[in-house]
Order: sequence, then C-alpha cells, then structure tokens
Amino acid sequence: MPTNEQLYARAQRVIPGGVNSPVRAFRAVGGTPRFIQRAQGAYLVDAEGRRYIDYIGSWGPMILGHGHPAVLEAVAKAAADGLSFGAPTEREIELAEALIGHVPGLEQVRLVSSGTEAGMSALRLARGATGRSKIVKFEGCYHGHADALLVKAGSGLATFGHPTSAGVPAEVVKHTLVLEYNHLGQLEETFATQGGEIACVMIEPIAGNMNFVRASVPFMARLRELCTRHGALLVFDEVMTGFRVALGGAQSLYARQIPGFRPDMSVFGKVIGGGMPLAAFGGSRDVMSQLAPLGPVYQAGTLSGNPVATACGLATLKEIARPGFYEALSARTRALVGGLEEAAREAGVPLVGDSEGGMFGFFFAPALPQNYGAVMATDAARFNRFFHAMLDRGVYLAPAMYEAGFVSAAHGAEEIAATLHAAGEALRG
Ligand code: KE4
Repeated sequence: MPTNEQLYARAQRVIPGGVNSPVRAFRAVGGTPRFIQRAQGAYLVDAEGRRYIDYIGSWGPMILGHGHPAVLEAVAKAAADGLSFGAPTEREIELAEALIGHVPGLEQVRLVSSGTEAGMSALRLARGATGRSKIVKFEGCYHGHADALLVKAGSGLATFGHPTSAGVPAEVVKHTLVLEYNHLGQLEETFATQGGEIACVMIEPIAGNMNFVRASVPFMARLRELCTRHGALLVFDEVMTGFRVALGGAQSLYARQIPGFRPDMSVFGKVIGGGMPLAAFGGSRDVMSQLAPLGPVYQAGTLSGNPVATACGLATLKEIARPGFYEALSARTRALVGGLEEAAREAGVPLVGDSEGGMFGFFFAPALPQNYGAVMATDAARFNRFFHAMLDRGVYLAPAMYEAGFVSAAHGAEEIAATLHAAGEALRG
C-alpha cells in the first residue's frame, strides 16, 4: 500500500504540482496532501488507511455525506441507461424545473459542467444582454478561473483590475472593476461615475472564498438599488452557497430581510450536482432568451446536462428538500462553530466563527472580518498549526485559512463531539 508521500512524489512527475486543482496541494498550510481512497458518510479514508472526519465535502457538493444510498442507486441506474448522449433528456427538464421551483425569480436555467463555466457564461450573457462591457467584482470573491474574473483590485478606486494570473492579457481585464467587499462608499462612487457602463455586478453573497464573510444587509440592499437604477444586472454567484446555506440559497435569506429582493441572475454548482460535474446559471426568460440557439450570445458544452450527473443532482435535491433537513443541518453546524469558539475561550485563544446552513468558517481573530484585507490580517500561522494538529487527530479541515468548511447530514453528534475534543487538544497545544 503506497504512502501519501510516495503517491505525491509519483503524482508530481505527471501532474503539475501533483494535483488537478491547486488548493489540494496543501501549499497554504504545508505538508503532504492526503490521497483519498474512499469515503463514506462523514468520513474520508486515505491511501494509508487513515480515517478523517471530512469538513471539505468535495468543497461543498457532498451535503448528504458520502455514499448516500438513494444517490448511488440513481447514479448506477442512470449509468446503465447510458453515460452521455449529446442530445436532450427528460432529466435535464426535471433538474431545471427543480432549480426554478426552489429559487423564486429563476424563470430559465442552462446546465453546464463546472462553476467556472457557469460564471463565465453568466458574465458573457450579462454583457450581451446589456450591450455593456464593464463588470464589477469584489476583492476576495472567487468566481472560477475565467480570464475576466481572475482579477485583483486596481491601485485606487474605480481603476481597472490587474490580472491575478499569468497568461491573462491586460486588455482582457481592463473592463473589470474590483471593489472592496461591504464598502458602501466605493459602491456609490463607482455607480455615480460609471453606472451607465456596468453590465453586471457579480458577488458571492456569503463569501466562502474568504473563509466566511457575509455581505451586510445594508450593503446588499444598496447594491440592488444601484443595479436597478443604472440598468446593471446583479449576478449572485451561489456556486458555493446555493442549496448549501438554505434550500433557496443565500438569496432567500436576503429576501427575508430586504422586501422583494432578488438577483437578476444566479450561478449554481457543487450541491446541485451532488458530487458529479454539473453547474447552472439562470435568470429571467427575457435575459436567458439572449442565449444561443435563440439569441446572439453563444454558449455550449459537450457534456452539459450529462444524464448521469443530472441523476446524481436530482437525487441529492430530492433528499435536501425533505422537511427539516436544513434545520437539522444548521443546528449541527452551529454546534460545531459554537464549540470551537468555546474551546478557544478555554484555551485563551482568539477565535471567532460564523455559519449558515451547512457552511461555516472561523478565524483566529477577535472579531469577524468584513472584507478581504481583514481576513488576510488574521493569524495565518496559528491557522496552519491548528490545521495540522487537527489533521493529525483525524479531522480534515479546509487546507487554507481563506476557505470555508462544510458539514453534511452525515455528521452526527458523535462526529461533532470528536471534532471538538480534537480541537480542545489542538488549541491547548
Ligand atoms: P468550479 O469551476 O471549481 O466548479 O467552480 C468555481 C467556483 C465558482 N464560484 C464559487 C463561489 C466557488 O467557490 C467556486 C469554486 N470553489 C473552490 C473552493 N474555494 C473549489 C475548490 C477548487 O478550486 O479546487
């Protein structure tokens, strides 16, 4: 049985960095990535047979836990009927109807294979539907690796962004404005000076790519008003929060506090595929009708709406729509975060956390950060020590202080208790 070290050395010979997605390489926390062999319920098992309580859940999709019997049965049956056709299927209609049924304001959706593809397509559609080029995003939010969205803040306000990746020409990002999350003043000034040129504002309503930072209700209410007033589309990137924080996504939470609140477009992924490659973007019929084959905005995909992925997603959505699912999941996640805060208090360590539904975050800091700069000012060294102390005790947290954590329906009181016991030891260490 090869060790993780041996597998990592072998992987690095044939795969850049030994991984197929950078965050898996443990570069932020150091150490050797765990090569996972199998998973069941709330647990992962690595190549050396070590078992971990899993708080990554494939970065969000595994909300039911690993190996849910109804999901596996649906996937096996769909696979036996055919892996891919490149032609429409009834299940794609069923999945679209399910998404539209759970998310008020969605009239039509298009299915794709990844969150990046969904975000990139939503961006192109917003530009095509408005005839405008400028877009606004927020520092610390991640919307997949499409060129125009790999941008960090410019030097001053309302200056255009700079690429965060080699290979992205400055011309590609020159229409991308990057503002500070939760900064009302910057929002006001940007719309006052450029509002009529903005195609869309794309935002993570709860920023899981900054670990866990909420857009404040006043900020979101004003963002909605400004987009409406200036004819810019408000695009909610709910790839992580969709069906994770609530059945109707984060937008359903804002709608409870801001009368009539709805984004103009939504992007989904992760949970809706249940672990298989499936994502979606949607909005009003009017906007979506701009898409090929009806309209001038081109978008396509060989495996879009894949019949096995739609079976996995539908089976997952059926389970999470059951009465009481989110109440139970939210209570479990709150117990985890509250227990972490209590263990830190007892150890005299500044730690603060937050959660919504099955998504959580915590920071080694005295108060919850409200933007990217504040997140990056939290104690990264202490996070990295804590990460490894927990991994050594069989608890697998996200290997980076700017990533969110995820609890599944398979995380029972036993898993939460074991996690908090390990945290108590790790924090005193
Ligand atoms: P994918 O292309 O990775 O399916 O989705 C991109 C994406 C879009 N929008 C949001 C809000 C996202 O969080 C993501 C992807 N999330 C990361 C975790 N921070 C996936 C993990 C990874 O990159 O390996």
